[in-house]
Amino acid sequence: MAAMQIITNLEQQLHDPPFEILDGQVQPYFESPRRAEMILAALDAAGFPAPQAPRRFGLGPILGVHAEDYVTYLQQAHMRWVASGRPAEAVMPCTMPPRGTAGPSLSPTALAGRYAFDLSAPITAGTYAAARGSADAALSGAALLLEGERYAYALCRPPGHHATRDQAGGYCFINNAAVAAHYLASASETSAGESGVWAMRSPVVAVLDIDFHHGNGTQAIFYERSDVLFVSIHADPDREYPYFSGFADERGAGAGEGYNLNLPLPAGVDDDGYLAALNQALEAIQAYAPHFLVLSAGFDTFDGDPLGDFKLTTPGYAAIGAQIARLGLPTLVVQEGGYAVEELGTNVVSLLRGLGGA
Ligand code: SP5
Ligand code: ZN
Repeated sequence: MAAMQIITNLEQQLHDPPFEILDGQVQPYFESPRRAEMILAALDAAGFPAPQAPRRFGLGPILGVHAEDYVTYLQQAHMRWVASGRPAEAVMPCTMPPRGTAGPSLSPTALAGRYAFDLSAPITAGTYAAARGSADAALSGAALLLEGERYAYALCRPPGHHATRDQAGGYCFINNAAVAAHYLASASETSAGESGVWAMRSPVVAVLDIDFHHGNGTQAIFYERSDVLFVSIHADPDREYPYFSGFADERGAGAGEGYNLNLPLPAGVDDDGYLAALNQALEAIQAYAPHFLVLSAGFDTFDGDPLGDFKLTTPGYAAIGAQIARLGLPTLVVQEGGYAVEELGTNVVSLLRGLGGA
């Protein structure tokens, strides 16, 4: 069995926002540091190798998928917010730009609204360091695949798949999976270019998103590209977050037309129903024939998750992993959501064991 390389960043524990606003109510922040503690404890108890600290990649690979002004904002937002006399707990918007407006205001409150699309991505003192470390963890996993490893698991906090090119939302700031997928695609294209084998962009990376919520950020980042296929299985946006994308008729645009596949599912889906959709997703990936797979792994599909309405079980994640492993691809697993904290670690272990990287 191939060894599973595990990477995590410890500064993520500093990212601990006090609250979010969901469905008209102030709620304790679901995406808590305890999630990672539970995962690390379960991996250790299951005998997985000790986690590695990430390598440091600098801003280069992040700017491959994010706007520079947005990343600069993330870096400075908390400091400027506090310097202006606003409360230190968290940067949060109270006004988003009305459709068709932007305006040049540099007020900290204006910036907070411009660079976020919901009220679930508060920026605290430790958020930027955590988000950078989280992206470095995903990039380290990608580098290990380029060096010939079959499997890597990046325990990323904060998660990433909702973050777009220039907006935070849904607990996400830097899109870890997208940064890693772009890095894999660029590295492969560079080496292919040097050897003169491929004159054009060829299939390189597939991103499979199995979080309960549609990966709107990842979809948007790769929507017009054919060198990264995006496939997502998620709750139908007609009833669930992120509401404005994830519909089946979103198939990509321009050069990316046909390279985006959404499989929205109804409430109450169980292991069998989910595995049927997964089979469809894997057929599309197999037809694309990528060199690498990036798996955006959320566990909010679990029965009893406070944010989800699917009914997946712990053994279900092993079955999902086993089915994905049949692709035979070098695979980077990137941690996304999952808020049934008590069972989160066990569910991660189940998926990783199913993949075969025990
Ligand atoms: C990474 C990730 O999983 N982010 C998820 C963000 C979801 N935020 C909005 C949740 C909407 C709350 N509605 C709960 C309905 C209860 N079934
Ligand atoms: Zn989610």
